[in-house]
Amino acid sequence: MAAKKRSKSNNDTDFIFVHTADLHLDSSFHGLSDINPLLSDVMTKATFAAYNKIIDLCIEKNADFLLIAGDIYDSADKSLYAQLKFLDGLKRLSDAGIATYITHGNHDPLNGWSASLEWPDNVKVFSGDYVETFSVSRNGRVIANISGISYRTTHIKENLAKGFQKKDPDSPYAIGMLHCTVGSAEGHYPYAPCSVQDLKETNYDYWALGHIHQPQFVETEPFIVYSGNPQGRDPGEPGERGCMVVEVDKKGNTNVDFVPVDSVRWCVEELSVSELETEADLIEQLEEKMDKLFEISDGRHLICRFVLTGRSPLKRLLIKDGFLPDLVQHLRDNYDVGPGSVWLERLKDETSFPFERAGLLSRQDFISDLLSITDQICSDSDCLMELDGSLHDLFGKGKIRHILKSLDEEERTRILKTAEELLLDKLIPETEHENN
Ligand SMILES: [Mn+2]
Repeated sequence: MAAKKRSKSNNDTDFIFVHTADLHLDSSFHGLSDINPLLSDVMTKATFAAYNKIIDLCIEKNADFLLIAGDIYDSADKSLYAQLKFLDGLKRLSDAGIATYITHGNHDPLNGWSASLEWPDNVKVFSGDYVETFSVSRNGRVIANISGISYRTTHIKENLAKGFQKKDPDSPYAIGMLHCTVGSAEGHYPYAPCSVQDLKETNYDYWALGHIHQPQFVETEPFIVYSGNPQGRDPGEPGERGCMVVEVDKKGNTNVDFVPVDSVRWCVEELSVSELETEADLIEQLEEKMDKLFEISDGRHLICRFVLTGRSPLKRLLIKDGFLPDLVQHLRDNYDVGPGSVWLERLKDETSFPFERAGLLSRQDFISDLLSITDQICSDSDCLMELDGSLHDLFGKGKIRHILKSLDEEERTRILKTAEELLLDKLIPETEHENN
């Protein structure tokens, strides 16, 4: 392989690496294909587009190596297509003289199926049996030691951090790679759980982590970093997504830059309707929000979800048959689907009628009795379960009962609260609304 010409961004830079994780190549996206086939197609390609941008970035930055901290693929039974695309990227890096270090995570453990593909020589995959260390050398000098371990199977519950050897004070820059859960991680399975302290005790200079999809610096001294997934896949993964570009200077100081590489970005924004009086006000506000998003789209496809909140007489319109779908259709019609576009995925109504519940509860009448009963039911899960009887006609009959999931406590409470709202709206004359 031809020697690579080095021209780092500044004279003090010793080496550069890029840290990514959770590529989830070939993730499937549900729900868009019926309403917007064009966007659905963009989404299908988005995880690959992000991966290719990372490869471009490594080449552009003249990086020394790329680290991938697990979950390259979306499932253990990874698609052949995803593996071939992944290999294409690795070959491009290899041709540019850039090495790649890979640990496997819970979505792509070593015991899953793999096609018999040949990886370039400078691609190293960490073992699943013990922590391995690879040394990166340049001109006969070791510039970094990279230690890591892969998942043998999906369900790794042991603390893998305990298997990493401590760095000696005089040894080269040390990097740890792990797909793990540091501390508590809401919404993520606690695979390979460990503490910040476990990682700090190794005296490593940089921990390249995977598993948590939200990019975050757990610590900056030393760097303990989740790069996050480079492409958000649903409204639960909003905001910018990318990878970390890490520059180490000749004194061993580390500088980390987050670089967005997502081509589709999910935005979830709240809009309070409390101060709004008419549907025209609401439309104006929503259009304004979409215009603002358009301005920051920077050539990306933005997919937004707006959540309407607050108390307002507008609630009466929002629950009218067809009102929300028509509003959504109008907001979609105004925007083209293409790079630098904003698509409204959903308009979620979490508003309520303009009643002050506390005030109503203190009244000694039928209305306060009604509210007390709702409170009583909400606080008793056995009572909440009895709601299923009343809802049987809707949820429990015919084919629908096979399709719908059984209700959970949160859903039962939501139905009850909505029923309460509708009853209050019928019971309280409109003139009284504002006074409550
Ligand atoms: Mn993942």
